[in-house]
Amino acid sequence: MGKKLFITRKLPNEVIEPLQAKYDVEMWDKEDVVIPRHVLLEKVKDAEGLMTMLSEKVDEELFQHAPKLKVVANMAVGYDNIDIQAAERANVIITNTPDVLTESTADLTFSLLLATARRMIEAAEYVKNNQWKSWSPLLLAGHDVHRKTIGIVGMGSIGEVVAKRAKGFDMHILYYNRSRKKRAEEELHAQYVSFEELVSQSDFIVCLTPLTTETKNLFTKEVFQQMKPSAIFVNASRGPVVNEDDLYSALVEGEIAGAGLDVFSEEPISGEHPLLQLKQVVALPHIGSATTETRYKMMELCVQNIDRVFSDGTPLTPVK
Ligand code: 8YV
Repeated sequence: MGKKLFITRKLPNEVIEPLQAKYDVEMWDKEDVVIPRHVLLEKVKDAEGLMTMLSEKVDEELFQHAPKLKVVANMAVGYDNIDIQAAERANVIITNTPDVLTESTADLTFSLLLATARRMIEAAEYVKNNQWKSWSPLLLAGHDVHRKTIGIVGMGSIGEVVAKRAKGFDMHILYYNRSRKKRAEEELHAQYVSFEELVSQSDFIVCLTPLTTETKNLFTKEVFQQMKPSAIFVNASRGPVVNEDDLYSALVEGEIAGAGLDVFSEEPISGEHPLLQLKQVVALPHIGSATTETRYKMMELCVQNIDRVFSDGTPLTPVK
């Protein structure tokens, strides 16, 4: 019997079959239900490798249930679902999937900005619902994106590609990040500013920061109040970076003009959520990296990481 590998999602056959030739593979195959915690804890009991998604909490408790575990391959660049210190204590290698998803996630982020500014979802529903009967000058009029100011919070690799997309729209680029980004400054003329300056001067505030103790609840009532009333807020990083009640109030009170959201505090978000009832909100089900090409690359990278941990202990993309 080979090493046991547990996978928390149903993967396509062409990914699973080669794995089955090398490992004793078990996977949670109910596509519309997230694996219940008690089942996950039971399944990892004799697993040496684990492939997870963001919805699985990988923490001290899980490591205690998995004494044989050597590697957790998280199919995401973010790993806020994983307690890294607990992994170190348990001597478990954690890997993520950076780089392969950068461009697709940047494309989606910029598309979300455009869709929100140009009211594309509302307009598409208008046609499909047979409401298009006439024309008037301000019918479904949105806001221009070209030559406006974009403020990127979190200038990591995805932020830099969003800035590149913005450059193509002749936008003025501001950014806020823990460290300065020379290349973005030199090649894209991105301007490093304080968080307060970015928030008050941008027409589009785009959040791409990882979720950490510092960024949790970064966007609160006070921050939304500093934005322009015409500002559009876009979040493609993590839901808990935003206080959603405060975002809702800012939208309803007209303190900001709109929001494009790919991520939420609770995922999946309920369709009944107040934010989803607002027409100035464009909401997506966390599809930043969801292209067929990119998702295959992410799966392949997880497999390569697991293989390398077991062959010579050198994963391609370990976390830290
Ligand atoms: C995830 C993401 O891959 O990479 C990340 O951090 O948020 C997404 O690309 C997706 O949600 C599956 O875990």
